[in-house]
Amino acid sequence: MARRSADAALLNGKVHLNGKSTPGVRRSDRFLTSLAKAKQVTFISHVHPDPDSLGSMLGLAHLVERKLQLPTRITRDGIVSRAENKAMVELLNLELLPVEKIHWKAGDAVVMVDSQPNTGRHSIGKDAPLKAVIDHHETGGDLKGIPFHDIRPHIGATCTLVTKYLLEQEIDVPDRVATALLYGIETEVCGFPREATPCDDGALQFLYPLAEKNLLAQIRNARLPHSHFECLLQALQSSFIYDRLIISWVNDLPQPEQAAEVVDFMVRFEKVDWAVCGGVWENKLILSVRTSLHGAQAGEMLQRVVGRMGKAGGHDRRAGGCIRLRNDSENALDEVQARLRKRFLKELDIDEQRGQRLVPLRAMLENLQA
Ligand SMILES: [Mn+2]
Repeated sequence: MARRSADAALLNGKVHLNGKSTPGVRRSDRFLTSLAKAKQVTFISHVHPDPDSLGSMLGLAHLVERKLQLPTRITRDGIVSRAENKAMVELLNLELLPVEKIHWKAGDAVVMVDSQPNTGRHSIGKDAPLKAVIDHHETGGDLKGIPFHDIRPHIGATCTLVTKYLLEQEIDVPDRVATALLYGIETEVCGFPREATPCDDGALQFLYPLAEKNLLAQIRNARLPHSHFECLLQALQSSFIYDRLIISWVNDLPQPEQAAEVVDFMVRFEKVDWAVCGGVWENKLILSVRTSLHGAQAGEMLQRVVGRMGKAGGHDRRAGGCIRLRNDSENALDEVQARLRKRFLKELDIDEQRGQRLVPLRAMLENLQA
């Protein structure tokens, strides 16, 4: 009944599809209405899609197939490289269409999840027929002219919003979809620092009985490549401590997401509140930041540090960024690293100082001789 009156209100033009909340009309209804005229729906997300992106695309594709009976496509922008994420794609049989292979046709509608347009996190062209954006990042994008958007930065995961849509629409959630959504939320909120709301916890509780626990265990404990350990060793040996900040440089990042793996590990160090990793991958310096401090606005902090040198964004306690290196000379890299170091210290109110090595050189040499 409520659904019918909501539709009636939309048809009568009493409701604006501009993302503002309208009493009596649920967001999931407005989301579906924004796609009602489509012939096919394609889901896109940010570069190097993470579990929150993958789970959100899969969950919404299920919703659209069931409620609108439309064909759907889920995609990947760039590569999926983290071992757990690759395991998720393989074990849940996610068929990801590379975005560079897409040519838009009449009747195509695009839904962006876990990101916002023009944030520098996509390689998709401006011609994509974007109809809806669902995201939880604090980094604002350009939402002008997009019929439906649901941006809730206080929520831990985009998968939580998607789970709410599925609940509102009262459709069954297959175990594969539940597993993807659960893992998407878990990777966003169950780590440290934790950024979860009661809404995220509610979604986790709903999904847990439905998820395939064996698959989840295999994803969580995905086998790691040799390069993972080489990278961690490089990071440990290049880490410098500046008061409550630790910076690790990895000059040969095996894959772009490993910078995040380094800081997830380093932020647990009891002597620091901030962990930064900068790693070189394909003529780019990939930056990842974590802080154990609540209310630190890490995303905005990293945006100020990176400034016009590149792109950055994120959440309260986690952030990422990317700087294109002008050339691959050591000098160019040294220069960028020195500038960043200076800016991080300034931004965090730490006096200019020589850093202290996490592992003293003498200890490294002794280890080699042992
Ligand atoms: Mn997310």
